[in-house]
Amino acid sequence: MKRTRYILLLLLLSAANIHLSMTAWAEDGHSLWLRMAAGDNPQVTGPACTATSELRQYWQGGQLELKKTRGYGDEDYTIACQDGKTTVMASTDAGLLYGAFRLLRMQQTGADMSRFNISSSPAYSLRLLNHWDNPNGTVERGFAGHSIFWPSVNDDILLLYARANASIGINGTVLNNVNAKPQALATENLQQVKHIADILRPYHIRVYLSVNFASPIHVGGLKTADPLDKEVRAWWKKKADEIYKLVPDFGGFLVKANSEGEPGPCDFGRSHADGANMMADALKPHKGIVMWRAFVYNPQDKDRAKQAYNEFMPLDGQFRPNVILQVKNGPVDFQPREPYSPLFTALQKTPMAAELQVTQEYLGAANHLVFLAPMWREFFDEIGVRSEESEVNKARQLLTPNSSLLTAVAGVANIGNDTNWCGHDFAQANWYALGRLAWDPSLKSETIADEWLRQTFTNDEHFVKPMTQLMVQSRETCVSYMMPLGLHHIFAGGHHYGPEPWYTEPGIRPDWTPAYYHRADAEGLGFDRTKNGTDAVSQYPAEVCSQLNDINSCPEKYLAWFHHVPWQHRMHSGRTFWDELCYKYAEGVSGARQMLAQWDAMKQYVDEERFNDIQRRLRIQARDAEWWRDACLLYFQQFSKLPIPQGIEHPVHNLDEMMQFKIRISMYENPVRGYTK
Ligand code: GCV
Repeated sequence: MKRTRYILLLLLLSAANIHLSMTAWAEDGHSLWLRMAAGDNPQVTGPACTATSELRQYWQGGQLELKKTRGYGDEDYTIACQDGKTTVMASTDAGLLYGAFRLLRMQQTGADMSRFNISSSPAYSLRLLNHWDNPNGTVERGFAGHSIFWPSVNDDILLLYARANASIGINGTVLNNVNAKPQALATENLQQVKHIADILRPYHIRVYLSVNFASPIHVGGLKTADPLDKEVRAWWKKKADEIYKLVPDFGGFLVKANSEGEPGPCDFGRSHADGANMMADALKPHKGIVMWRAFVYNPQDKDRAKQAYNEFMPLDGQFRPNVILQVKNGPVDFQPREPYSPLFTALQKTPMAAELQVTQEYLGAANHLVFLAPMWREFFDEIGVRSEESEVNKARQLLTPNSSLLTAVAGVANIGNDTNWCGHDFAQANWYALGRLAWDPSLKSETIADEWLRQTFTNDEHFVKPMTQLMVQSRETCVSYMMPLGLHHIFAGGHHYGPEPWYTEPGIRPDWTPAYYHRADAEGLGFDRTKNGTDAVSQYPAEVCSQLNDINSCPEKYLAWFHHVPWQHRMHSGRTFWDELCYKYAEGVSGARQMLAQWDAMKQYVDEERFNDIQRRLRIQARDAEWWRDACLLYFQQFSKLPIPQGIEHPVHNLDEMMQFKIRISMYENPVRGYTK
């Protein structure tokens, strides 16, 4: 008896050992959320297509049949399990593919697979990534190494890229930077586009190119790029024919025109509609589309936030049916928090794509853990897209009869050739969330975080529960330590990483300086966009406009966006605006520290390599949060002349010291903070 107990004890101990050593397995993040064990499952039957081969390799369950039948939309599917047999049904290979990945997701996340019947179809027909990749391999606003597309490609990497995207429903990718070099359309370049398209096609991903409006001059040798010029029009048609010969399912063009120095139709006295329609005509015979960006602003106008609306509203109804206007979620530029761009509720006849930024240009690059699903949920809620968790939504739904014009979602990718693709392991979650929300914008942030964590790390509830909470809270934490209460664009000059609310240079455009946005003075802080100010509020539907226009009904998260808020303004908390600002920054700093502490407690559930790297980045984030707090509060205090309230942690730096900090940043590295010499 004693001997049996002894053996039992030994067995238990060795089981515990196995568990302990399991936590030290090597992982480098390269497999993303696709960490399934490969096999060869003969119980999977179906037509010869990618879905069948994926399931044959990764399905761990019993009998499974893929069936193609009529009656489904192009990308829709049903998956069901009854009496031990699982079936995937769809009308197309694409539908089967999405059904297959849904099953694999269920398998990986430990869902109950004994009995279910699920149907799904995407909310938006175009779900794209936009890569800001340059021909020399650099990535604009990229923090995860070099381009995976240029100057050369690795086919294995592309295959995994294709699988990852298909698994989350992405069906298109723009291969190059919107600041497009004309050479994107050169014949040699198109050969590489064909090569990439051939690899992505089995995963139902179409390729698109960003094009330079002046290409007819630079590539075609013409004297002009005037969209009404016959030769120019013929050049674009011929170029389109050449592309489609190589890539018959080519998606179309993305265009940044007359914005930040890029050429465009206005250079020739023509409108954005003239430019977009010319390209649309060239692509139409091939069923291609033009995604024309609405990101325009010029230094003469009084309010940058109004300009896209001012320029594009008069053109509503003038675009060809195969033109989509691609609008950034907010009216300025991917700030940690912006109200939605008023174009989304104003345009009545023009199909739109929502451009969301996955790469964390303004959100701590690949140093900060910021889960962006809550930010994008906020956007969808505010434009009235249905969601289960929305509060705002109920009020807004009635205001947006035109939300059906939103036909596409485009995410500016955070992908590079780093081993783990995105620099920060948690930045992978933003790529994942983009795809999931583009398929189903009613998904809760919690749901997305939960399923990503399970697939990427472990199904252990002790890990999944607290980390889901941490992820969902992380965006609000970031807003609090960077730009709370509607503050925006107070970044340092030359990069978008750290704070420099004081930054300016002789001769610089005012709209490239923080003071243009924060307008701090003895009276208060913030940009007056009310009817008494620039009247940007009037670009919103009447009910929203009156809510925003009144300082007492404007949501406090947007206060300094729409109002020049007096320092003594009374907030809902009962505090003055100044005190509230101090509290928000303090909350941001403690939130960042809590994330680090929470992660430290997760050590036993995570492999060593990823644990250490994430911990290192969370430490940087916690220190950066202090830096943001100290720089902003000490700087704004010069205007408010008010004390930082007792009971919260006070700055640990002084302003002069803050003004010495400079960031070293390059295209390939993450920002590093240091003192100037
Ligand atoms: C691709 C911001 C970014 C630029 C970017 C631009 C755009 O200004 O800082 O890097 O250029 O937006 O979206 O076109």
